[in-house]
Amino acid sequence: MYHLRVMDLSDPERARAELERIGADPAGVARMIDKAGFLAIRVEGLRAPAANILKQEMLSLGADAAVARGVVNGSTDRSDALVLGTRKQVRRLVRKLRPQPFGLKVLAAELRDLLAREEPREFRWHGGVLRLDGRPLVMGILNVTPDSFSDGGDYFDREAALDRALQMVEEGADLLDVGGESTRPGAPPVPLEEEERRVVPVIEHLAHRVGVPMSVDTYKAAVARRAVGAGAALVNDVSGLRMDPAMAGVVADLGAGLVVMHMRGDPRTMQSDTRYSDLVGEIFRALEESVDRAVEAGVARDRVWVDPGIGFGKSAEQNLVLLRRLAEFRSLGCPVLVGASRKSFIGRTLGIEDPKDRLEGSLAAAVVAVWNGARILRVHDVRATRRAADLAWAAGRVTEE
Ligand code: HH2
Repeated sequence: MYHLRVMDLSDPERARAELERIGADPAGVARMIDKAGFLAIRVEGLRAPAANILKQEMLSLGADAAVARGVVNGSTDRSDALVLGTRKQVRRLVRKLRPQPFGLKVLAAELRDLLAREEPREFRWHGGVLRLDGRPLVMGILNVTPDSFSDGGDYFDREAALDRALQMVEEGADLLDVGGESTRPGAPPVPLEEEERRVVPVIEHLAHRVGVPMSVDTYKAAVARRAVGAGAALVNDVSGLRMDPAMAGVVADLGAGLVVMHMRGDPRTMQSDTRYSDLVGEIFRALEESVDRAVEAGVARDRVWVDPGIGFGKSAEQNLVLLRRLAEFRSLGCPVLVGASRKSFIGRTLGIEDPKDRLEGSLAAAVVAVWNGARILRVHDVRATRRAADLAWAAGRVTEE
């Protein structure tokens, strides 16, 4: 009667607590933490000899790496791999790969960076600082549009927009996302001048009145420039820097923060084809490219947030998969933002037509997102999300038991 229990100790702090509870020697605790967490790391595009060596080295460490069958019988010259081992085994793998040929030196460096990668702990803007290592942040949506999918027209009037902004801050919003163009599926583009006319005065007015940073939800560099000039701290680009070639340079130039979101195509076409051969892999690679584009243009890496783009060119089931597998995006090393609030996948899953009647589904999505590592939640219902997210976060934290 040994009361056997399987534990999840992938979080190093959890592992430490359990090792200490066992009464392990303090020096042993430090050594064993790296053995308690199991990693499955996907590697893409290895040359066949590199894949072979990778497998052999992992086997020699008492671990394994899955490679394509064709690598073993010589029928393929490229393979992806799944490196399967403890953190400690992967660290030792890095040392073993460093002197090797066939591109393995580069793989060693990338694995080392992955293990060392840390998300930024804070975001500083001209008005203050936002901590990114505490409870998740709630970003309140302010749509200054006549046609947004759930609240179009509600805050189109400037006074109504200002009241709504102040109300969301009062309800616990850590930041506000101001948008002047609906990006719901099928939405028509809004001319530049009209978009500026909608968002710039609102941002200007709020900048002196709300104590929280604002982002401007736009993919147009000219709108971003004027909005940041008016007081916005971040640019939220739903195209991930793909729609306006000037955007990355403008954000760098202004020293603003940046959200890069994944969207396939544009809002008019994005739902016409939602087939992916590898949903998470494709979105991951696209976001990686967006982050690289930002950094190459001079945006500091610790000012970039990533977002898989729930509802942008994805089926209802795919949106659920993204929520479940959200933690994989943390390997990008940037805070993960999720915008699931009131979206149609919630309506489809629960059979609810009216977006304003999707609160419970939105809260459930927020909780799953927080549990899977989301740092920022973009939502319409601030007070309710604040509470749900705080509870999810508190339950996921390591606390004294
Ligand atoms: N979703 C919408 C708009 N902007 N930005 C980010 N980063 N992530 C999102 O998921 C996201 C976004 C769409 O929602 P909403 O603003 O409520 O509607 P509309 O585009 O119709 O104005």
